[in-house]
Amino acid sequence: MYILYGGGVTRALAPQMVLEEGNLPYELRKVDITKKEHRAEAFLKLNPAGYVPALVTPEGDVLHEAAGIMLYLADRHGLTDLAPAIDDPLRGVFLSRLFYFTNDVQPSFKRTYYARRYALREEDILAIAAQSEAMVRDRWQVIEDQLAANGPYHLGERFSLLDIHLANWAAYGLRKPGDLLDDMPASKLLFDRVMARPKCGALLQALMDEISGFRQTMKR
Ligand SMILES: N[C@@H](CCC(=O)N[C@@H](CS)C(=O)NCC(=O)O)C(=O)O
Repeated sequence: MYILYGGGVTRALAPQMVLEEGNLPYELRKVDITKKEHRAEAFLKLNPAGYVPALVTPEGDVLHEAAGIMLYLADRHGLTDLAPAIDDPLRGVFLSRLFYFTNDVQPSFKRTYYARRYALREEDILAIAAQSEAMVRDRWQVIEDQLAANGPYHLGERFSLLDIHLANWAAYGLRKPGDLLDDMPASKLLFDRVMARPKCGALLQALMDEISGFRQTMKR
């Protein structure tokens, strides 16, 4: 049994979708980041990085980093329909896309929510947020072009956890749920396909329903 700390409007949804797609038993423990529960002493003992998600493995190890957790789950449970095995020639493309997203897209995305952390002066916050949004679009466009040339999924005709990962971030959108997809048709096609999967679709829809109120609490 796994324990996933996250819930609410957080990227914990991405590993949760992998747990669901893989039919892996887990318990979800909600950490309310709007109440700063992720910085409470008890949670910091679990994950000193002070972020969600965190996953406690059946052996009691605590893992953090959403994408790393997703990959661990797929590899450990042989979910080769979600992650090509290490000797699969597609593994290289898979890792390249995964690391690109986590290193290049995610940080800019997060900065749109937490622009305040990057500002020395109050009056700079909105400009930092706007520039971060532009960076998300710029970096996402690389993926959009790859999908347009060789979609509908990141790995062509083959679905993988990369698509789950992208769908999670697409659901957030920048100003409202899904808005990034308005001018990204190939990403929209991918998103619609993930939404059509019963388990992922239900979780993503619940996330989008919850986002608007959350955004007002957290943004900037
Ligand atoms: N690099 C980590 C970052 C995790 C992260 O930033 N999680 C957000 C929720 S989506 C969080 O905990 N935010 C609270 C904060 O930054 O104070 C990952 O990808 O898992």
